[in-house]
Amino acid sequence: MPDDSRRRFLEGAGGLSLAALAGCVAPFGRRGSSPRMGAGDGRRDDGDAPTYAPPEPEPLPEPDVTRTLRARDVTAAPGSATTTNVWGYTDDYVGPELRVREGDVVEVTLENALPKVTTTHWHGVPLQNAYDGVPGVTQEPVDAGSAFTYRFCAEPAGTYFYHSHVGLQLDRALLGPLVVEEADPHVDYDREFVVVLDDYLGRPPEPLSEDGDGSGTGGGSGMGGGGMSGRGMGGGGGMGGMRGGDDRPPYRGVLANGRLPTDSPALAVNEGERVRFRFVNAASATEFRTRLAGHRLSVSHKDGRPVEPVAADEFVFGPGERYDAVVEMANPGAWQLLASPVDGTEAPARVDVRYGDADGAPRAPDWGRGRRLGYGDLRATESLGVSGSPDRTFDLTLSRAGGSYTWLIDGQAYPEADPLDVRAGEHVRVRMTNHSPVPHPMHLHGHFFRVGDARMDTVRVPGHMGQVTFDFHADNPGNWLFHCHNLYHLESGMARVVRYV
Ligand SMILES: [Cu+2]
Repeated sequence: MPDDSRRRFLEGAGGLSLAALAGCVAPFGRRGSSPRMGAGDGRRDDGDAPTYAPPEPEPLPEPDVTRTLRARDVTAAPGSATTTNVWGYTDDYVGPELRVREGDVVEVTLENALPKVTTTHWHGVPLQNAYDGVPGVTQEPVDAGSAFTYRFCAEPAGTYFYHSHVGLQLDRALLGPLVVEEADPHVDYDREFVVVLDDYLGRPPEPLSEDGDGSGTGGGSGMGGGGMSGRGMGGGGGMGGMRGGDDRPPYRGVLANGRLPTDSPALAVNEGERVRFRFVNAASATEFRTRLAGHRLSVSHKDGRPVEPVAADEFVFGPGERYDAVVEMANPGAWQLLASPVDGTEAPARVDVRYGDADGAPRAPDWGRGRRLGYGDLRATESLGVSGSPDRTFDLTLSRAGGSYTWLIDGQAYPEADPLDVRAGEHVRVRMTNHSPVPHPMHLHGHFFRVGDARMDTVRVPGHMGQVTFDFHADNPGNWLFHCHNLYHLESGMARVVRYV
């Protein structure tokens, strides 16, 4: 939805208790001082357009962690020879890492020093609906010069991230990692390293258009992309491997922890250490094929949810997905950890992993060998949340409309789209069939869902009639966005609201 759009809110029916959601919900009653936005508007004069209001949130105990995120204009330097004016939460292309402990009550105040409205969404966290950060669905967008305080209980533990949920703001730099540490991890490791992967536009984002080149009318506006040595910028429109530009604008590069591969971050390790990597795909439109040269991964978590450790040489993940993997550092030398765009020609995002005083150029992985992780390899170590047959099933097609750059879920483009109504307590099944040639990373807010024997909150649906089914327990009342996490698809209609009725 456009930056400045407003949607109307109904007086919420309210009343559904969230007491079962979080162990840290206060044992006292509801107060009148809720931060609920817009519910008093009460207008219902817009006919068919769906309107939403979140249930009134249960009060939480006093916060264990209090933070402020100030969204503002920043000049970030993704490379030593590259600066770019973006919107961020810090003077960097990645916002500050929020690291809390499982069960902490977290309070984050978003201060909006941008010239436009914004919100912050806590991707993957099954928090109370009123704090989910979706404009027009869970809150009114936060005006320039205003603030909004988000409150949530940090559970379950896992690797998450936060980002703006307004328009194309995610493709500026309004994002950062959120790590909720387990009280009792199911895997052993000595230390950890968070890897946030992103795509780098180097200019303000614009919606993709029907001709699909995404280059906009400004032609890039000369914002210092000089660090890329011509790599990945050659073609303008019609770039090789871009599937007609359906997916991605012409990025100038891809980033690991906010850095271009020409200025890659480094990780110094010691032989014998076990390092837990937390990989976050925070890109707007880029799938990454990820591999550490000289080492196998022991994948331990998908979207923060623990799985039986499974060995793999690489994985591919889409926007919004996360994997954790433990790596035993048993092969001294200097090695490249690479995340290569599946559908782009940019040089891979890179982290240099170097043992002790090993010198020389880090070695690149051999992409041609080994085993790629698949969803079918994942086995949850916790309850899957649902089993047996569903109470309600949605059969949904994913497709692109003819004649315009519009993406559809079951033939409808959000926001002119029907909500998917569920009832609290139901086992809900969603079957998706992708009628388009491009993959869609589909994300459901507020819930983890079951795919096979694993739980996740974002699942990649392959192109060319790819099918994925997920199941979830409707245990978190509210109105929850369900959408493609390719930002350009989301902005062009690929979303629905799952509405508790
Ligand atoms: Cu999509």
